[in-house]
Amino acid sequence: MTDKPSNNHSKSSGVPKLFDLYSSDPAAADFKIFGRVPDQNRRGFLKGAGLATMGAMLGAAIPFSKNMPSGLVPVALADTAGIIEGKDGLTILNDRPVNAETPPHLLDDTITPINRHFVRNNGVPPEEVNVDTWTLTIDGLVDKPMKLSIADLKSKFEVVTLALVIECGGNGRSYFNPPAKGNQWSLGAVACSEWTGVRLKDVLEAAGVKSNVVYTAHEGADTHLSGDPEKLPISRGVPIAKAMDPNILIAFEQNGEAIHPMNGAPLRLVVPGWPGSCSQKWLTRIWLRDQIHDGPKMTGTAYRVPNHPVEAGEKVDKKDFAIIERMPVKSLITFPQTGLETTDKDMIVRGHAWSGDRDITSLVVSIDFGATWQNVKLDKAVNTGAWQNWSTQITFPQSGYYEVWAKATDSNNESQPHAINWNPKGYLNNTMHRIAVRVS
Ligand SMILES: Nc1nc2c(c(=O)[nH]1)N[C@H]1C(S)=C(S)[C@@H](COP(=O)(O)O)O[C@H]1N2
Ligand SMILES: [Mo]
Repeated sequence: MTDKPSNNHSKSSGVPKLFDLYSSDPAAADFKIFGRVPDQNRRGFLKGAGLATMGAMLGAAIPFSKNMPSGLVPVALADTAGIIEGKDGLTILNDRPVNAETPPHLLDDTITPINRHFVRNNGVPPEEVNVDTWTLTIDGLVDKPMKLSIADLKSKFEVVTLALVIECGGNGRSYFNPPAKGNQWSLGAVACSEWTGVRLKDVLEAAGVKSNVVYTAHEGADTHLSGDPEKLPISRGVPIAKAMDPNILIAFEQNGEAIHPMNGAPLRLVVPGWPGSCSQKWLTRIWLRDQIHDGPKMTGTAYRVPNHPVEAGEKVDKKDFAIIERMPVKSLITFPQTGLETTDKDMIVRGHAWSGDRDITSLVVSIDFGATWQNVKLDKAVNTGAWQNWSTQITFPQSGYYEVWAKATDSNNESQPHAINWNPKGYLNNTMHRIAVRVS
């Protein structure tokens, strides 16, 4: 590789050659990552695929193949296939509700492009949204309940633009053992787009927060999978002190454009550094309450972890769960892509690091399975709430198989663990990211 270190994480030149991490048979490898769709054109491809190809992808012959209607896509392959308009390169985990993550090498940019921002839906997004008639209600324990249009938000409050990290609380769940139920995110339920909007704090202050307010409650216009109009798919909130964080936005633009429909157009909350579920999409209401909000996905074990250390697989009493607040220290290697095959012993490695609402103070990488570490160049965040870029040059001593590991430390001196901190629902996995490189 001859790539120069780049602070702005500009697109890398040339297409890296990837070795197959799983087997020498590409179709079989595709099956090994069953439930992940490396290629968005797969549905189309499958429609035209012959039996031998489908058999290879399924990892087995199809005994009753003579009964299969022509053009039938085996459900084992079709369930995860699909295309989300305006997104590309994402791995689709589910299509009802839609959930899609971004492979780490497609998160190389400092500001995540709209087409690369992951999608996490709990219900069905609103079909049609009208920017001109959309309203946001602020009510509950406020002096002046308000109903604001997007034009009102823009004219009555200061408009700010911030790069902000949104990470799903369940990012990394697929690595839990014993496994945890839920979307099997690997590493890519995280993004840092630039959001333009008004500060939640300014809007709440204009409404007048009563002294007995404890928590916010957020509501959106998406509908429950059951179709029941009375039920919200998700409604979470944050403690009122957190709601006053000046980096929390009520956003109407993503990267200077209209928000992508799957990312909450035309209006959403962005609560950087806290579980993505706090960042209500298709935002219609913020209700101030005198108790911890108890909306859907606020109670039970949703977005909660045991309040004491537990063994992997241990049964935990429901009363011992605490609401997740900040997301932990974490980093990604976004260049090169795992599986890189190279003849060059010198290589640039780079990525991002973030830690809830704290700064990253150092990042180290290892090419010898953690025996030795080297410090890397770490940039400041473009603003509070954004991730930080890091990059370094590494030199492999000889040809062979290597893993590059990255480990970040934050301003509270917390580092990423080597092994998973297991919890029953598979939240907060911040183990080090490892990539494979073969030098020949
Ligand atoms: N209205 C609404 N808001 C929502 C959700 C949802 O299903 N409905 N999902 C939440 C979750 S769990 C996450 S991780 C983030 C994901 O934001 P994104 O889809 O824009 O990446 O949105 C949050 N806001
Ligand atoms: Mo999430």
